[in-house]
Amino acid sequence: MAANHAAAPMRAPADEPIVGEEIAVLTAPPFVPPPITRKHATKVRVRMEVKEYTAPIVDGTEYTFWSFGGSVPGSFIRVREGDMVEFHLANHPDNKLPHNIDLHAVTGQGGGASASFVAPGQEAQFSFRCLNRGLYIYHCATAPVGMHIANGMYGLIYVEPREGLPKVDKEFYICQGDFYTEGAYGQAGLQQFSMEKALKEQPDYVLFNGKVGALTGDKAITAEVGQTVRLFVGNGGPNLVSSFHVIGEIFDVVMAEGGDDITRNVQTTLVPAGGSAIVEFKIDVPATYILVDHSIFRTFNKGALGMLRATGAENKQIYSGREQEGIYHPEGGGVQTMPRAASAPIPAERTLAERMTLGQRVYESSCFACHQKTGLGLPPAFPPLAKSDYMMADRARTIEGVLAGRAGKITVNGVQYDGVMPAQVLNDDDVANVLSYVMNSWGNQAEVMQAAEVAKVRARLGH
Ligand code: HEC
Ligand SMILES: [Cu+2]
Repeated sequence: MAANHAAAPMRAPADEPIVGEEIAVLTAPPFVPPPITRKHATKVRVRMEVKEYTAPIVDGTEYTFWSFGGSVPGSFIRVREGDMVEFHLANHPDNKLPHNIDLHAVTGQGGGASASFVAPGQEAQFSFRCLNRGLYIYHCATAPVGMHIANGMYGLIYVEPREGLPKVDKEFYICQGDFYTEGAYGQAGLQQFSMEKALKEQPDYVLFNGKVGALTGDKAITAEVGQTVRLFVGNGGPNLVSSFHVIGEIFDVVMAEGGDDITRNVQTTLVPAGGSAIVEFKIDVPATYILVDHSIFRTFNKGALGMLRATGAENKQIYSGREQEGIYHPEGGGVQTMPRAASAPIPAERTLAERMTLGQRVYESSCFACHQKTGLGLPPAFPPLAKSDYMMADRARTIEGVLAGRAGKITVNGVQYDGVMPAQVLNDDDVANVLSYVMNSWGNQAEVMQAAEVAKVRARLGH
């Protein structure tokens, strides 16, 4: 028999009485809901909505994020050890894809994922008991899981200990994530997700709170000399492990991996993908403290840079020295991001082979969640593209379906489908690429499609 761990009970008793109920306060990053002062467990109703939206990933470059609650990372949830959470996950009717949620704070099947799979316009519900205190990641676990996470589907839930945490003056919510785009860092325009780079674990962006500059300039978090600061830090991944560090500070306390163990006097703490840490420090002198992933190219070249601006009286007993602009000051030119790659001009004509290669990438970011990698679809919801008589019969109709979406009854290879395919936000070149690909894969054969053929249909639709 193994020896028991230390004396104090580290888990809520599952039979602690649940008294009353309340609605969870959710906050968008970098904010954290107020500490829980309740002395009993209660039923907490969490209402969260999945929203897909397009927003700048860096100024001038757009990306289509998928989110819990309309922000990346998703809304912060704060509950108490012993609470019974009744979780409601809604999928906004304008969304294109089904989603679900796996909370690492859950003891139970899939962390809730299997109970919360929900189509656009629908809502799912499940309940769980918060047995273990700590700071937990939640994320979407809908296939392809990596892609849902890479698009921003993660956030933090804090299960506060029954006895609470020591009081601090400021609390903030910071979550790292890595992003993979077709174009290089900073390439202008709407960028598509790159499955290829995600598989190679070569992100173009590594970000705190979902955007280059989400925590810099006038969006920096702030504190004053003499205050204590607590950061709830998460890492959604999907791939990278973060070496979280604050330039100019030392963590007085780290609750490593978001658990019970306290480590003191730490310079850099590891935050695993799908993991967390709580760090605390006191502000002794005024400065602009820089939050980084100390895998440092990610900071100065891929965006993983935030700022904590602390104001107040200097203390020469602790620090004195000259201040030179441009050293670690983003505004002063201290941050060198890579020169922006110019967007290559798009050629009007491409060979079939070229369009097949490019089209496969579009397929693997825009279509395969529904039509599947094999092109066989997922009957009865998603029709096959492999050997589809419907698709091959009318090229203009097929283009129209991709540009404008389609709904209503159709018959594919003798089987009736009655679903909704959302309009795909793709330029003419990418539509030509993806349709050249699908019409020449899995036993299909057709002439290469050029962008002009797509443009003609688009003009007719008036898109
Ligand atoms: C959110 C799921 C979804 C996504 C993403 C999606 N489709 Fe569809 N697609 C459907 C559904 C559902 C239908 C059937 C619509 C109906 O019943 O009218 C369909 C129908 C089609 C059809 C005609 C039917 C057939 O099987 O030949 C084609 C062609 C097609 N999709 C191609 C694509 C391409 C290309 C992409 C990516 C650029 C794509 N779809 C993305 C769900 C999707
Ligand atoms: Cu999802």
